[in-house]
Amino acid sequence: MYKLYTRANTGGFVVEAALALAGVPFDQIDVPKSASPDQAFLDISPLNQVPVLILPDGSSMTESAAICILLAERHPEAGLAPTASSSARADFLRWMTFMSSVIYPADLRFYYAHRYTADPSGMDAVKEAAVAEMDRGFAILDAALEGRDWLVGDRLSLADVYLVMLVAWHPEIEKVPSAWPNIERLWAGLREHQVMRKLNASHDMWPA
Ligand SMILES: N[C@@H](CCC(=O)N[C@@H](CS)C(=O)NCC(=O)O)C(=O)O
Repeated sequence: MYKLYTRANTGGFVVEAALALAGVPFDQIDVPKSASPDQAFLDISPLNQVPVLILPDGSSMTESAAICILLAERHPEAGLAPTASSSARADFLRWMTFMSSVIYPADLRFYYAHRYTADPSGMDAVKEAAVAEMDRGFAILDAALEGRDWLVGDRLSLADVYLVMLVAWHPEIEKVPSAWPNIERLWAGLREHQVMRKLNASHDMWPA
């Protein structure tokens, strides 16, 4: 049995979605936000971050994109990602890594701006630059979605769910429809997906 350490409105969203889409049972542990976590939690998450997935063999892993890729590999029947031999696999790996290494860290710079400057008066500038970096990433993904229903391949994958999570976190979400119409199309459709709707009831990431 998997065990997932998660918290509302965090990267736990996409991992919960992966497990739900795969129909895989798991124990869910809601981790309160804390500046002084238990040592037991730090042992599995040295940066004191969620999500953390405990695998059935007892080992643990952090990093939302890596967790998603592993779950897709371990539950191929769920079709969470293009298979290793498919032509869409390269795009899947590329965009999962792009989103987790370019856009997600920009969100962290926005929401935890105090960590990214030694000068408290610089926080607004950190936030402004973070939004600019998110926007640069979204423009690239919007172009990748041109003429396509899904970010990779010809069906829903965890790359689309990951993108939904990042859109929901954009601090100026009202600009999505005009700035990135292809992302808006995907996001508007997926907000109605029954798994996303159900998860949003507990994560409260966008107005229902
Ligand atoms: N690179 C990690 C980032 C995880 C992360 O930053 N999680 C945030 C919530 S979205 C967190 O737990 N932040 C608490 C903290 O950094 O103190 C991943 O992709 O899973």
